[in-house]
Amino acid sequence: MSTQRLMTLCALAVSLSLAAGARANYVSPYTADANTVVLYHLDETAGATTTVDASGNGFDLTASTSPFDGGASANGLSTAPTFGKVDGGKQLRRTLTAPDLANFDTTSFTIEAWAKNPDLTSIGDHNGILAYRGTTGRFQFSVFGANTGANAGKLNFNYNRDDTGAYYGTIQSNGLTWETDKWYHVVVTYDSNTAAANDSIVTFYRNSIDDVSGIPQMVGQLTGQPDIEPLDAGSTLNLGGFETNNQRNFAGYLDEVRWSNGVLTSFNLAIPTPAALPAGLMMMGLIGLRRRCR
Ligand SMILES: [Ca+2]
Ligand SMILES: [Ca+2]
Repeated sequence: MSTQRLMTLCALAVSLSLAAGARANYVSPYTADANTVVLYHLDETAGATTTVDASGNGFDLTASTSPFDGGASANGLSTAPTFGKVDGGKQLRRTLTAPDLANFDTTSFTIEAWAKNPDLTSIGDHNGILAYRGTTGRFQFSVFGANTGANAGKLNFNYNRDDTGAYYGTIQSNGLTWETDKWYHVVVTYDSNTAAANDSIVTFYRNSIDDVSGIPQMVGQLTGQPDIEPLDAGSTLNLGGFETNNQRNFAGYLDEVRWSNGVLTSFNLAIPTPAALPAGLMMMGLIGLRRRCR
């Protein structure tokens, strides 16, 4: 297919997607698709210590202390977990083997979640969302906390760089404020770009739950970033934090956490069920997933 024809089709896809976003669509929370590697609906009942991976890959996570306290989720269907700053074992974890890790495309991926009430005032420098903490390879997607001063509230993505193996901790979004008790859809995408080192692209998005525009709000994009060092087997995938001693937890609530292979540019943006609609229906600002045309 010619480049021009591909570009035309991409433009058409964008137009159709935006047109779809302008309509009221009623859809349940995320469903797994061909790009989904892990998907946590986090719909477990209060007291649960395991959360099911809805991707079909079987990467269920477990905690020693239940993070499910009965708090309501973004979509009103689930019992969203909360993790506390130093929580005594509420992080949901799983050790990943080499065959497990082969499912994760660390050259091109998207991590997204619904998040509410990150801790921006008490002690702590991170609110961990999803992370892998290996001996060599690692990544962590979080919201900066109080100890980062003016950076508190920014989305943050860190990893070990492939060229030197050194920790790289300078990727962050624009400044963000968080309204108390409001759910936000937060996203980081990573694109290693060409085979050359240090030309990766990291993009952040955040939409509040009352944003019905259907358009993902980009809140930061960094080009010329180092490539990610491959993840090493035998370490843990962590939801709700990333330190093995239970520090740097997400002190608020998380829901619908997903890793997708590929750089996504549109997302499911659920807004609360209007009072006039039957319970259980969700209005979606934008439906479907679209890999970036390139
Ligand atoms: Ca859920
Ligand atoms: Ca590259």
